[in-house]
Amino acid sequence: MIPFISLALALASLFVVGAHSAHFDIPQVDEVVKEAISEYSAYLHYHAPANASNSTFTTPRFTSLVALTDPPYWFADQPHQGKSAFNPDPNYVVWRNVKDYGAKGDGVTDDTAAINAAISAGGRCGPGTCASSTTTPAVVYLPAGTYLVSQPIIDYYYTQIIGNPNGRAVIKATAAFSGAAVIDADPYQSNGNQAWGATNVFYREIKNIVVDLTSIPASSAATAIHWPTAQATNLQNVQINLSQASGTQHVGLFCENGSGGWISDIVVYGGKIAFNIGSQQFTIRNVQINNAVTAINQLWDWGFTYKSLQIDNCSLGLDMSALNQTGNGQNVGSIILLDSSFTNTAIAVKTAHDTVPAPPSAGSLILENVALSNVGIAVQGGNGATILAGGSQTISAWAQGHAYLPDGNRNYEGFYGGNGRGNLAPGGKYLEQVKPAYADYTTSQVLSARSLGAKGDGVTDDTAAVQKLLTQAASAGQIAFFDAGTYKVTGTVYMPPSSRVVGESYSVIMSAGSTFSNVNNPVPVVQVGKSSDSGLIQWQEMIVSTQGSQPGAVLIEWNIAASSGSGMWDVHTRVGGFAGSNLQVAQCPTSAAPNPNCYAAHTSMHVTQGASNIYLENVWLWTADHDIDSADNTQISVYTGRGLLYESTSGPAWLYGTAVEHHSLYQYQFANTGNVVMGFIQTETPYYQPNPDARNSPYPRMASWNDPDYSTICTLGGSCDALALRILNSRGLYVYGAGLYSFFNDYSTACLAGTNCQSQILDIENSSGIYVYALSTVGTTCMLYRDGKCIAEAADNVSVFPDTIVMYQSG
Ligand SMILES: *[C@@H]1O[C@H](CO)[C@@H](O)[C@H](O)[C@H]1NC(C)=O
Ligand SMILES: *[C@@H]1O[C@H](CO)[C@@H](O)[C@H](O)[C@H]1NC(C)=O
Ligand SMILES: *[C@@H]1O[C@H](CO)[C@@H](O)[C@H](O)[C@H]1NC(C)=O
Ligand SMILES: *[C@@H]1O[C@H](CO)[C@@H](O)[C@H](O)[C@H]1NC(C)=O
Ligand SMILES: *[C@@H]1O[C@H](CO)[C@@H](O)[C@H](O)[C@H]1NC(C)=O
Ligand SMILES: *[C@@H]1O[C@H](CO)[C@@H](O)[C@H](O)[C@H]1NC(C)=O
Ligand SMILES: *[C@@H]1O[C@H](CO)[C@@H](O)[C@H](O)[C@H]1NC(C)=O
Ligand SMILES: CC(=O)N[C@H]1CO[C@H](CO)[C@@H](O)[C@@H]1O
Repeated sequence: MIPFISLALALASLFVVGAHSAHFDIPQVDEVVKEAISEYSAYLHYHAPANASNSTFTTPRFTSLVALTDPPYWFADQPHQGKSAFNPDPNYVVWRNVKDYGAKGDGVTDDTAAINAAISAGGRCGPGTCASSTTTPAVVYLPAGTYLVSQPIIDYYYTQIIGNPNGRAVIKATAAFSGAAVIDADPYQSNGNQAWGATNVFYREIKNIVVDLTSIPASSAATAIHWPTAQATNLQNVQINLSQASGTQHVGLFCENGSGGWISDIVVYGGKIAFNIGSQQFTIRNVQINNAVTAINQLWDWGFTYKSLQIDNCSLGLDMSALNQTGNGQNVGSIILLDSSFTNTAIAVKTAHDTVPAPPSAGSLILENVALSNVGIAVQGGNGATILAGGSQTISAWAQGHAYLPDGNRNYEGFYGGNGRGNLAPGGKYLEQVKPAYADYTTSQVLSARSLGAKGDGVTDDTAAVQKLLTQAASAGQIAFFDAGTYKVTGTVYMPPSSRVVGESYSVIMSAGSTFSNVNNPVPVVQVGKSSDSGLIQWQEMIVSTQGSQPGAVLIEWNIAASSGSGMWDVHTRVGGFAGSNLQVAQCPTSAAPNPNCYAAHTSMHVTQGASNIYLENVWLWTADHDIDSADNTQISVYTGRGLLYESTSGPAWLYGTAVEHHSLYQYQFANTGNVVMGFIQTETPYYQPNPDARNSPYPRMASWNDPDYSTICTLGGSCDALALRILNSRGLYVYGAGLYSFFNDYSTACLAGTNCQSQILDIENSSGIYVYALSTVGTTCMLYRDGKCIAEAADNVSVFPDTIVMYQSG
């Protein structure tokens, strides 16, 4: 999250509430449904497993012919035993099948009310009723079918809206649809505010869904998804169909602000704008946009990394030329386009960097491995000038902005030397792994934690049951499924090779007890393989946490030499700030002196020397700065030692869309390593620092852990706060987009005015072959520090809100 910083954007006019004619044509049964019926007729007599009848709902799960067409999907077909451990209502229901709430999905019935009922039932954290909550999670499942909606589907806090990967639900707006967006993740309230502060919208997902606006007249400014969100959110495997008629006013995704975030595996057809998007930072991977007028309209940002963006048949690919209200400054800080393509598109990228070169570092741009096919202009300047020619060719590597190179620093515009990508990019593109859906698995290939006897109630010691689940599932080739809940463990749980581990609504493994109490004797909570292990590890949609004082807890220790296909998707750590953690406002109020009861973890994640093939996608390692379950996001002081310590000697590693926040010694540290690609990486320094500062961290320096020695590092004067990124004795690190932020000095943002909340934030020691693209920093006087010297001063590289350099190459 970030503190409230008003960006004073005139956004209201961008988000026109749809006003449609009153006429309403009753649509015929949709082609998709017909097709689904014939395609899946084999399943007409398919029934849910007997255990599913244990559902809390009395309504039968299958209520109509169309419902019978939902193809098998283990996630939906298994018994639903998810719970919210710290919700006071023992009968609170996590799993909701929209059909149990009356939705038909028949392409004829208006399902708006039924879907909204499925989302809102159970006293959840709704718009205008609460600031945020972890105790009312929900999984809202839409079986295959076409769901007509005439008004917005209002997404609630901590919700996963999930369709069937074997037959994605189509949410189809009626011709007379009226409202801000077909799915609204943060609806505007009558007071003009968003329902939830966009930078605090955590733990959200929409996946396996098609949103279809093609019945809405092309002339209506209709929007498919309104998505101002923050960390631990994702859109995945979503298709958006907009009008392709000439003059179309449709918009696919509208995101006016927030702090995220992850978007992947998206296809959009048509529209005036496919993505109308602005936020601090985002990582966006594998997005295809076809037949839009403007594919991406970048409203503003500090830094966005687009990987495998495929734009086809649009007039304009990416418009990053937005100006601020007075028209004399740019709104977009920086953009990276990696391994992307533009086809049959007049202008690939439009910038204002040349004509409105203010602030001086705004509009920083990296194009690396971007294929053009029948493109008019690759990069067009503000006055229409061609800055980089189009055609049919591949742009190897091109940059615009302030560059710091071995031969000096300068305002750069042009091609740059490519990096040796090596085994990070088999086939030329940096490797990508789609989050496994296990779409062809049956329920017999799933082992449930609760069925095996784990309680997941946040109280019972589940160590043995969790271990049994992980061991048994791996040896049987089954999915180890953590039904929604909080699984308390008092010792290490070990994830063996061949693990496929899946959570539900971000199931939590929470450590407690004396095993993890020794600050000088760190012990892993979840051990991903042992140091001699090799094999497959796939882990998704979970959280690892601690309860109370746990200064010896290493939440995730990754040791395994992983085989191809391995990875960690949407797995997060959360230290403090939630119900049940005993690290909330009551226990850990912001205080003048650190409270040992709030020393909550030694390290969030440790990748050890023997680990290899480490693939992370959308991973947020968070020490809470505020209490999500307080009435108004009240700040707290919770202390952890280290963020991500990465020590794999060989790699390769891919860290896409990772963030590490509020650890007292550092956020990221790479020691004695290399062969890592990452982007976008985002950090925040603890808000309490420099009280105490990094030299006086409650976590004593451990030389064997390569902890920084701040007594020698802090030579610049100013606050000696935790480094965001420390690179030690390493070579071959490629950072595509970094946002390293320091917003506070002892809970005061006054230091932002002088850009001196701390004096250094990125430290490179005894290393070479380090490449950092689109580096943005906030609140630090020196942006990049190497072997005792400041290389890039913030004052020389002022951008929209942060300070930015487009490129650093260490030589
Ligand atoms: C389903 O309910 C029956 C009867 O109440 C019970 O014996 C059984 O254990 C339940 N199964 C599950 C998976 O909860
Ligand atoms: C996000 O934008 C809305 C609309 O302009 C504004 O009310 C809100 O304060 C903004 N939030 C943040 C965190 O900037
Ligand atoms: C969405 O549009 C694509 C391309 O026009 C089409 O192939 C697909 O069938 C459409 N899907 C729906 C649900 O209309
Ligand atoms: C290109 O986009 C336009 C506008 O959406 C559409 O009418 C046309 O059919 C598209 N061409 C192809 C080949 O898809
Ligand atoms: C627009 O940007 C320019 C250049 O940074 C700045 O001087 C001006 O104050 C900005 N205007 C607004 C309304 O923020
Ligand atoms: C139903 O649940 C029981 C106990 O939880 C389990 O042993 C059995 O395999 C389950 N049956 C099916 C069809 O999933
Ligand atoms: C510098 O790095 C190299 C290679 O990583 C290492 O061998 C050497 O010991 C390091 N020197 C110091 C002083 O740490
Ligand atoms: C490397 C580089 O381009 N540095 C520039 C930083 O910004 C100042 C003023 O804004 C310029 O004078 C420098 O040339």
